[in-house]
Amino acid sequence: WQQPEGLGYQDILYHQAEGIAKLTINRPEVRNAFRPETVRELIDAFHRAHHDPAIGVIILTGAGELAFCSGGDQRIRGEGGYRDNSGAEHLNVLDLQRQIRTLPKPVVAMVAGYAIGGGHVLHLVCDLTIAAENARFGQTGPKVGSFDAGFGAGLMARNVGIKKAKEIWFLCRQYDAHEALAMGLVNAVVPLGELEAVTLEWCRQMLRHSPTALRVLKAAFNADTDGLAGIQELAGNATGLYYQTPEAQEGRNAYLEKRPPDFSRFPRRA
Ligand code: 2NE
Repeated sequence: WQQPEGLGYQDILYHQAEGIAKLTINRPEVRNAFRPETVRELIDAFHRAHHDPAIGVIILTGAGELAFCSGGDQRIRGEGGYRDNSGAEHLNVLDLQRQIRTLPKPVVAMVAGYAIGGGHVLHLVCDLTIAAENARFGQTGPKVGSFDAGFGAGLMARNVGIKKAKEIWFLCRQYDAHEALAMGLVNAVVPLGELEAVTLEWCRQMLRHSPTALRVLKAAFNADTDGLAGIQELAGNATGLYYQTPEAQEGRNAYLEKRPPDFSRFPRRA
């Protein structure tokens, strides 16, 4: 892995190699709980990986073997959100969830240890999840005075079914990696020692495939869940592809050349 210089992150690590970016939440002393600064850095890092043409797939993970992420850092939870260093309160992890879903490259959660609370929702919004044998999954909201009624509830129900999603949220139990696999929460369970190697192999396989196909498929899988915003994302791909055609370029050229457009040579395909 290479680490680009000058990023100045405090709470996360950014590595890249072979067209893959690996973003690591690096707060193992609190089981990789996030604070507003952590989320701000993740948003910056995802933006970087999104816009880097050398990157085709992104891995999100947590430092160490004990946790992927344990959700919001309860020590700095204020009255209306999580306090940053200036004292302002945020729920900016919701922005991060949307970013992971809308950025047009596959995002793979690589989970060792706990994915709990808001950390569980983070793996849920990733496109794929590879879990180590020691992974444990669950929500704690109703126990600690919180909930995620957005993707945390709705997307989970689409993954595991409504009855199971209600069980997960209402009972706040923890589930091991094999239970998570059985209910469709994760894609694969692998020995802890093979977690990164297997995740990289999945990433390499996607990198061998058509980036446009992956991009449009990702938007398609999100489209109905995300309502009009999802359709916008999917439709934006259609516009992007249309712009690459001589037909669309005729419209642009005619405008710039101050003449009427001539679309007569473009067939009305059945
Ligand atoms: C994650 C879990 C199950 C791990 O248990 P264990 O036994 O392996 O570790 P332990 O001893 O509980 O934790 C180790 C240290 O990490 C801190 C602990 O307080 C402990 O600190 P010390 O006693 O050593 O000083 N720690 C762990 N998670 C933390 C957290 N989230 N915030 C601050 N410190 C944390 C177990 O630790 C656990 O259940 N953690 C809490 C999980 C949780 O309830 N998360 C918040 C859910 S709400 C949320 O994330 C959220 C939302 O619902 C909506 C929007 C945004 C966020």
